[in-house]
Amino acid sequence: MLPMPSLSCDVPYPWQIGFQDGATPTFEGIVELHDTIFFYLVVISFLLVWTITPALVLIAIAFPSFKLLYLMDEVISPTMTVKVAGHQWYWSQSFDFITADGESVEFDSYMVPESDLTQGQLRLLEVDNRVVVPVDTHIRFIVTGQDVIHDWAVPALGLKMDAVPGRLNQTSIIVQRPGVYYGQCSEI
Ligand SMILES: [Cu+2]
Repeated sequence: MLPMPSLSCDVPYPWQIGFQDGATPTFEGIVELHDTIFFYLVVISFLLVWTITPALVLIAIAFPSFKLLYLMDEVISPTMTVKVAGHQWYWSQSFDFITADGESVEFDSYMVPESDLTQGQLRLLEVDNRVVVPVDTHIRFIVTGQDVIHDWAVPALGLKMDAVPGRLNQTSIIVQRPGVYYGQCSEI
């Protein structure tokens, strides 16, 4: 135990953080100035953390986001190309090859009306002509609109491309498993 300082004997004590009590107007002024400055210091430090932490979080989100974005933009020497055009109210497709009979492959896909649906067919999703493409093949889609802006979208394939009149947008896919994938125009 340290000896207790006697009354009116101001000395520092172990682990002291604050000031000693002032006994003159000068020291009282120093303490008051310190407290004022410290108040603003705390406010500014808090605001800095408040600002810098979200900024760091945004940067952390931006990196994987841009990586994926640029990866999706890449079109690796496609094996086949399908030109897709949006219409009110159907899609038309044309493939970049001709059949053995020398015919080009072009067709329209209309939604099957609700009254014509058969058991097991999906309402608002089933079409009369499906686009059939091979698996494990780099496929390029060239997308455009013929009247208004449409949007060629198939969620399970990660496909969503604006179909703008007078403009050709390109996107590519490689389908890893066989299946029937549905999509709808994603332009309101
Ligand atoms: Cu549309």
